[in-house]
Order: sequence, then structure tokens, then C-alpha cells
Amino acid sequence: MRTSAGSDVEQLPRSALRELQSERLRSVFGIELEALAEAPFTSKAALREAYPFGLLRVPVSSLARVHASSGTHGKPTVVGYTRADLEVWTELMARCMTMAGVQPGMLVHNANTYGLFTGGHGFHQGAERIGATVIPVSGGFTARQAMLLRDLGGQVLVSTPSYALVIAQAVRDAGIDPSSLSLELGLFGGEPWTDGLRAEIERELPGLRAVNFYGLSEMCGPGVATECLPVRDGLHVNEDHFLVEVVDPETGSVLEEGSEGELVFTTLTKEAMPLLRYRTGDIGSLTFEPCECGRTFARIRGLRGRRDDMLIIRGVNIYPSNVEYLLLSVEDVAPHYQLVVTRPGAMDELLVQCEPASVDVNVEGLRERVETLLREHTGIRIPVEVLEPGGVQRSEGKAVRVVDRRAAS
Ligand code: DLL
Repeated sequence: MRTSAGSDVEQLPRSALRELQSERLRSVFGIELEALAEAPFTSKAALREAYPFGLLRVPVSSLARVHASSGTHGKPTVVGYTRADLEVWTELMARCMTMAGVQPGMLVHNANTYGLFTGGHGFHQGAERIGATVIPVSGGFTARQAMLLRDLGGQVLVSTPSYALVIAQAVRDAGIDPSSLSLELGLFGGEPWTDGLRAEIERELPGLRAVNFYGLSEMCGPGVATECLPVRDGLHVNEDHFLVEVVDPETGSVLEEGSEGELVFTTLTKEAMPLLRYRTGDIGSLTFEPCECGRTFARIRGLRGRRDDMLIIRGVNIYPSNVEYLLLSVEDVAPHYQLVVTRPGAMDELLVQCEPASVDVNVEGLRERVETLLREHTGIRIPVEVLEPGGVQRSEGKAVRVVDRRAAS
């Protein structure tokens, strides 16, 4: 049974969970769990080479659905689902949304885009399965989002974290008092975000508690790992369906619990497109400590974002989430920013663009404060440009944090 404290399988002792995983791994890939570390990886490049359907284990005609990732780095990654795959995904979304506090009868305002992106349909299916009421608003038409939140009284907002802030702004622009809305929960994911951004969203939308959802199309979409509402310390991986490892991004060797590295997943129940040791490119760490909520599944901590988004500026590694963390600790900064990368000579240069929280802020003083903070924390001088309020491009889905102008410079 699905309860907020977790179903039986979510509370399995780890030895029983390992047995279940061993069985499933053997039946899908013919590999013993003990020998997993020697099994080959599957890379994103392999998926790209097989574009669009080369990695399917079933005929295209037996697929019930196709989705795709947004493909910020080239062609989209196309994934297929059999009926059974859709059923597992729906059940996992119901489990994750229950874990995040969604209850039957709640009104779910789904502002994730419906389409190839898994975020729209995934949350829709989960909400229906729980017995909640879905409002399939999809992304975009932001002024209308605000009106519908007020008029229909959504209690659960589903979107990317960056778009939640855009919606909050639209609420204020429409002259609606955000605390008059019925929002109780925010289910956010699809892009990296820091605790600072979480605090910002919860301040902008009072009454809402924000919960982190992680996933990727190649596994199923959202539904891979989620925080539990009462603890919100790490994202519980649905380990009965996905094996998770953290590996050294350079050598590929499996890292110990707690070490930061690249997340690698193996599907244990996928029919259409099973993937063995899939290298996500996402950086984080794992803990196998049981959670205070009672769940025993591994938790992902310190999700920083994709290694591809890591910039090396004068020898210093910088993730957009590092910049977000620092920026949001500065008073008078709005939670909108972009990192502009150029290559004027042989080396990459970075410019951080941000916005003041209001028109009354002394822009020059703010620029100096942010530059000082960045220098103190990175050891290098990173120029900052404070744009006008609204000057940083807003997104209706995943925010574009890195603007790559290296080819043009
Ligand atoms: O973004 C699935 C999803 C939708 C998850 C909505 C959660 C909510 P893709 O479009 O294939 O699938 O993109 C997957 O997005 O490899 C990460 O780099 C990033 N990502 C997703 N969720 C998070 C998160 C969906 N909570 C890629 N924190 C992943 C950090 C995230 N990064």
C-alpha cells in the first residue's frame, strides 16, 4: 500500500532489497550484482549514435509512448515505453508524489510542459493514480497561470523551480496577494537548484513547501528519486526499479558512500529500453543511511548539476549551482542569473549576469558586493554585470543558466 510513510518495499531491509535487485538484474541483463562494477557503461554518446530507436529491445510498433529529452547538447534523446513501462512509471510517480505530500482529492496545478518532455505527462499520471485532481495547464502563458492558480485554487504547483519564480512574479504582477492562494506543496525538478532557491520560492509563495524531484528521460523521466516531505534531506532513489552507483567521472571506478561523483543508473524493470550502467553526467553523492521517515532506499545528496555545465575558469572548476548558492546569499539580489562564457584568447572567461531585487537597489554597490563574494569563494576575479530588473532571460521550463559564446568570440 502507498502511504506517506512509504510502502512496504520502500522500507525493505537493505539485504532483502539487494536480493530483489540481484534477481531483477540477472533476469534483465544476465549479470550478477556482485559483478556489476565490471560490467560496461552505457554512454549518452551510444544513445545518440543509436538515434532514434537503435537501443530498443522491442519493435517500435509495440511501444505505447515515445518521449524525448530537451537535447541542450545536440539531438534529443528519444526514449520508448511499452504499456508495462508506462504502468511502472505511473506507479513510481504516484509513490514519489505521495512521498512529497500529495493526497487524494488535492488540486494539482501542473505547469510542466506537456509534450516530448516527461515532466508534463509524468506528474499528470502520478496525480491521477493517487486520486488527486489534475489541472493540466502545461508551461507558458504565464499570466494565465497566475489567474488559474487564484481562480481554481491549485494546492500543489508542479513546475521547474525557475519557472515557479516566474509564476510567483506573474502572481504579483496580476495584483494577487500570493498568501491568498491555496498552495501547500511545490513539486519541482528537471534542473539543478539550491536550498537558497528553495527558500526564495517559499518566501515568494507563502504556505508552499518545495520538494525536489530528480529524474531523466532515459530512466523514465521524473520518478527516479524524490525527497520525502517530512525530512527533505536527500532524494530517495526508487531502488527496486533503478540501481544507482556513483563513479569517478574520469576513471569510472565506483566511489564510496558519501563521495561526490557521477550518478550511474541501471534499469531493473524497463522493457522497451533497458540501460546498463547509464552514465548520466549528473554530479552528486549517495547515502545508504535509513531516513528518519522510515525509508531505506539510498538517497542522493548534493545534486550539483551536469558535469557538462561545469566551467573551468583559469583552472578553477565552477558549476552554475555554485554561483547560484553564492548569489542568493547576497542581500538585494533577485534569484535570476546567467553565466556567459566567452573565449577571447586561449582560455575561457566568465561573466555573471544578475538582477537587483528591486529598482531601489544601488546597482554599483551590488556589483561590488557580488564580485567580492565570488572572488573570496573562487579565488579568481569574475566580472559581474547587474542588469535591470527583468533583464535576465526567463524560461517557461528549464532555465538556461550557461550562455556559451565561446564559438563567437
Ligand atoms: O528533466 C525529468 C524530470 C522532469 C525530472 C521534471 C524532474 C521533474 P530530462 O529532460 O531527460 O528529464 O532531463 C534530465 O535534468 O540528467 C539532470 O541533469 C537534470 N535534472 C532533472 N531533475 C533534476 C534535479 C527530466 N532535481 C536531466 N536536480 C538530468 C538537478 C536535475 N538536476
